[in-house]
Amino acid sequence: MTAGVLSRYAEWLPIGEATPRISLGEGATPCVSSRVMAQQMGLASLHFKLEGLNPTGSFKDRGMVVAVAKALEQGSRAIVCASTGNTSASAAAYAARVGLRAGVVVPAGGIASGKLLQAQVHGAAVLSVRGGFDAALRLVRELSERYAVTLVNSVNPHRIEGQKTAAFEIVDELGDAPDVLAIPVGNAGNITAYWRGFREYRAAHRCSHLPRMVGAQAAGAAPLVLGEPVADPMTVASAIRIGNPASWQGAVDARDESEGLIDSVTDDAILDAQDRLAREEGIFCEPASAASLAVLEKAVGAGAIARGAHAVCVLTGTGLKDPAAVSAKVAPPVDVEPTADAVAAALGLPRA
Ligand code: AN7
Repeated sequence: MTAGVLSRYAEWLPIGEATPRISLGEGATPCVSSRVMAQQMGLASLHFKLEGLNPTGSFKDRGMVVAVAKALEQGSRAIVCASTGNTSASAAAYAARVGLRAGVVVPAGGIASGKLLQAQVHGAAVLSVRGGFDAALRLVRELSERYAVTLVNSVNPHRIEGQKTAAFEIVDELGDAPDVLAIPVGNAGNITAYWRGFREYRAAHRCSHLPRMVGAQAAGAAPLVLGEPVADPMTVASAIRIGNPASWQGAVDARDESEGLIDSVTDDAILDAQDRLAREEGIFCEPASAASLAVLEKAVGAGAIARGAHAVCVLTGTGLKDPAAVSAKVAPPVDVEPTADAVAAALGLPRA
């Protein structure tokens, strides 16, 4: 079978004969079971959906491939997005792949170094603006109304359509929907997309039930928890440093229709979850992604999610893009003499 979201889920997507079947090999990411955390939390099972294994290192590729294919189909020559980092990396890569121009508008000083680098190496025009992601999104929305350029933020419906395929994959791999789906929430496109994916699969009898949706925000950027926009969002999880999510209603619908919840956790809890995923599960995800685990743990601890549930935690992006977020927590390399004895002493190894 041909790789990529467009080929594998064609009949579920708004694409036709005229839509170019482009791909960078996105989707088909692993859903791996936890080694220790399911037991620690008392869950019947816990799987991590490793979206950092997509071609540009985040889930954004699933929606970007659809948005860019549709832009090509419609004769567009250029795409634009606002981004906290991963959307710009993905837009830049897919634009390069198909020969479109890409412009990305990012909050000045506000995105992880690896994400910025991706947009740059793929040849996008990178512009930074004051005022954070929310201001950048307002700007590109106006731009796309007044100029000949396709907006590829998740306000573009093709993005959500592509991203819903991750929910399909979870059901296809696990055999049914989980009881609980934990997911970070920034601009709220992805929680909207997963909820749509599960509902479409349920309607087609591909799964027997729908999961409760558990959305995760950072305490300093938690508009959906507070019930009102946050003017100056702050969190170490720069991907979800968003104060006025575009898909606000989609997130609220997912929460309420699924009898789920959206809660927030502190930056310390986020970094601790990221650290434990790396050390105890072998998974290096970015801080925003780890928020999903932190909120799931909080919800189980509070009794809002029953022990014994089958849960999936969506780890939306790789940790490699954001070294600054973890640099304070890791030890520098230890200088040793280049001898086996010196290395053995440093490692505390007993003799064979
Ligand atoms: C790793 O790249 O908004 O709730 O501009 O990069 O669908 O916004 C990224 C968001 C979670 C939140 N995890 O998803 C952007 C951007 C990671 C992310 C989210 C993002 P949405």
